[in-house]
Amino acid sequence: MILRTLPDRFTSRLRSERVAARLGIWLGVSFTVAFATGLFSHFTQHPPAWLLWPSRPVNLYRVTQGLHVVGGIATVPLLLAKLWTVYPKLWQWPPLRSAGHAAERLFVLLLVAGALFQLVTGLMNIAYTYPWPFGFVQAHYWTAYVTYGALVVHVVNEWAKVRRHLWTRVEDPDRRRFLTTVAAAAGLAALVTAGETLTPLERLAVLAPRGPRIGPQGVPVNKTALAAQVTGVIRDPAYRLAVTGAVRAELSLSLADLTRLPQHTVRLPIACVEGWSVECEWTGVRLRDLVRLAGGAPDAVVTVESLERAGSYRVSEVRPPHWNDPLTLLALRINGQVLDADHGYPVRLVAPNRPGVMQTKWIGRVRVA
Ligand SMILES: Nc1nc2c(c(=O)[nH]1)N[C@H]1C(S)=C(S)[C@@H](COP(=O)(O)O)O[C@H]1N2
Ligand SMILES: [Mo]
Repeated sequence: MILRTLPDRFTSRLRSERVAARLGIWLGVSFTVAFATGLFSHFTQHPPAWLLWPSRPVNLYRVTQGLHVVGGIATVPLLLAKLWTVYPKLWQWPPLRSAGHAAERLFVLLLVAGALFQLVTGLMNIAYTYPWPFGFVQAHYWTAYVTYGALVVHVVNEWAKVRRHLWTRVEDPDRRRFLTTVAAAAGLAALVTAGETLTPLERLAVLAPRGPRIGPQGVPVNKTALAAQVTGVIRDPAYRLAVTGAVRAELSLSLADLTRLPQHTVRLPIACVEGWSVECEWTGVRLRDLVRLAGGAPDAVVTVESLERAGSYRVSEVRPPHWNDPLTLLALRINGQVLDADHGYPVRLVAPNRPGVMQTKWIGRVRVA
């Protein structure tokens, strides 16, 4: 009986079905963008065998991942406002009216828990903080299906209400001001972080976890040569780049050999999965020139292998659309200088429309299959 009277304590006039519907629509859009860009990122990194991603547009991954991360940050105030608006419903009495109502509430529970989990783990990931026992990538990936599935069910359940409020104006000036404030908070959150990927907004990126110019040679680094334990092996005068596998003639090239091959300069971004990105000028040898020189087939799958011994990103696959692209280089120089050890000296991969985790550094072998 006590519970029955609780909703009376929620006296704020700012709450209304229309306000909740409006916030719900904004969240529906932002979660759709996050889900689509998240799946794109996942299947770019783990493509099924039949999937050949195009290497163009050059900046596609940079844009989708920037949207994913900056959009996720902007979603935080939206979600908080929505939860505040609907939270008196938690004390609805009786809590379960029917089996259908129970199922509806279960999906809302999944949706709220999933949405909070995605935003919290996403934010901690871009801050490189992992205080949990599970792997971020798997957890964030699978929870996305649960959350988005629950969202679809919720939208279907609430559709009658949403439609009623979709094209109507919020008349009450206080409620309008509330919605404007929430939208402004979302916009501000985006504005002070977007500069980590949108270079013209760089100066405003005061809350971005990564300054886009902070690092050796003015470019950020995720894993340093020291952390990768390659500081010795990359300076070894006996260094040779091996091109092996399904080729007519295996190659073993010294750094001097590499610099004698035709050099090309391209402008391409490093676009990290964590949302920061910067465009750099890279100079080096086209990967396709090397594969052709060794006599690899045009539809071969190429794997570049780092001198790094362990680590999740020590190898990456370069499928035909990418290695045949003239912009794909085994880079020796960045912005006119020899690569810093932290940027992958002596040789690193750089290819268009590709996540940072697949721009392998400290390459020792190119394997053709
Ligand atoms: N061998 C190796 N290459 C790697 C990594 C790594 O851990 N090991 N990190 C990747 C990640 S996550 C990113 S974002 C880019 C960053 O390149 P940069 O350090 O030159 O900016 O390198 C990639 N190349
Ligand atoms: Mo990255």
